[in-house]
Amino acid sequence: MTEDIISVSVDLLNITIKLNLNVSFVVFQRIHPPEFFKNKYAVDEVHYVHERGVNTDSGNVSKEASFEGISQFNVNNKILHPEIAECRVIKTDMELEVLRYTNKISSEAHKEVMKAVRAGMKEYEMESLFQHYCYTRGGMRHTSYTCICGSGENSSVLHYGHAGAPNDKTIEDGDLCLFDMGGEYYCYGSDITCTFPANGKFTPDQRAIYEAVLRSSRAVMSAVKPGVAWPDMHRLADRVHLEELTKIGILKGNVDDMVKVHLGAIFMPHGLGHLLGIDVHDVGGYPEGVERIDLPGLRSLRTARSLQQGMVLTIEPGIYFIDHLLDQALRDPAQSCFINNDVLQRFRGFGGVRIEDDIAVTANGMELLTCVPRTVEEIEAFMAEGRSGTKSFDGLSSQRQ
Ligand SMILES: [Mn+2]
Repeated sequence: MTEDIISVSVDLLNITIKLNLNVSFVVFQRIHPPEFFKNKYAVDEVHYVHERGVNTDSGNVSKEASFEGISQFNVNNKILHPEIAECRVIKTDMELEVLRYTNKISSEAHKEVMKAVRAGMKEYEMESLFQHYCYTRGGMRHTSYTCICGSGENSSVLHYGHAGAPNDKTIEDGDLCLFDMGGEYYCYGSDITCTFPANGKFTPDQRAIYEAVLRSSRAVMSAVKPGVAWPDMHRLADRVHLEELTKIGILKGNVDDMVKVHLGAIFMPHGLGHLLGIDVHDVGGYPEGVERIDLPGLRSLRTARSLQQGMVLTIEPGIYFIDHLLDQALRDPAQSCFINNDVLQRFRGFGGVRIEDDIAVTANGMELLTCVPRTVEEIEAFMAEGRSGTKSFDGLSSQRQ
């Protein structure tokens, strides 16, 4: 919901909106009558909270069902939660429409950033531009998470951009930019990462690592369909990374043996992707009977489920050069034997590459919701266009053309 003053409750028969109406809202804000919200959200009932007595808008209490004679029934307070979570895992057609929209606008916003970025700018200027585009063009007031705008070595910091590291580095010529940003609409999120060179042209090393990640991303996309186990997709991406890092010369030896010692998790320490919806890391990843796999990399997966039609997930493989993990691998003889340290040295301080797309699982494959330049050629051509003097997004004036 876009309204800050309402909460929604659902029971098995109807959907109720509770309006948190107090004096400050009456004085300082325009309050629509309940009928307005009833029509807008097509719900069964709308009440001001004071009519119900208990304020659940703060999320403090979820009121239990109560009616005369309830004591004659066997009440189970544990069944509904997983049922609701499951409703959120499998998207309806209408939910998919909203997620297509959040992806469309957020993809456009990423492209504006790619056109606008220049060495000498601050990372937060790109965050601001993204948000400005999403809000001005898409009515998306919020992002689904704090923007991650890492440049240079910051691109290997997985959750960069938080209050302690607020996207405040100056972007430099030669930096890779890893921008992970998604707009949100009516609570439905998007989660998109684009990695590209700040100056619009990949170096040979940047290109090699980028194309390794793109290869794993596309391998996973080709394999995704109902029935496929998500941890197997993570393993597939890991294997492609190891093969590609071997071709580049950073690794040497037999890839099967590398898999046995979990070498992939040194370069991709996070999970391949997660369910997406009302939360950016959406609920329902580990229902009863689905166990977390306690192995490097795999244990970071936010779901270990098998795919079903209607699920929406991110596919976000990455390769990062994180000193702490590289040093850890070099100290471990079981892993260091696969590493060409001479070649690896060249990649210290490189940062990282992540390519993150949002997809919906269909009856026999997947639908790609994200639409941004992805190949090296597409990115370089698109960024060159953005530098050739074509007018870039400037907000209100361009909207009226
Ligand atoms: Mn993500």
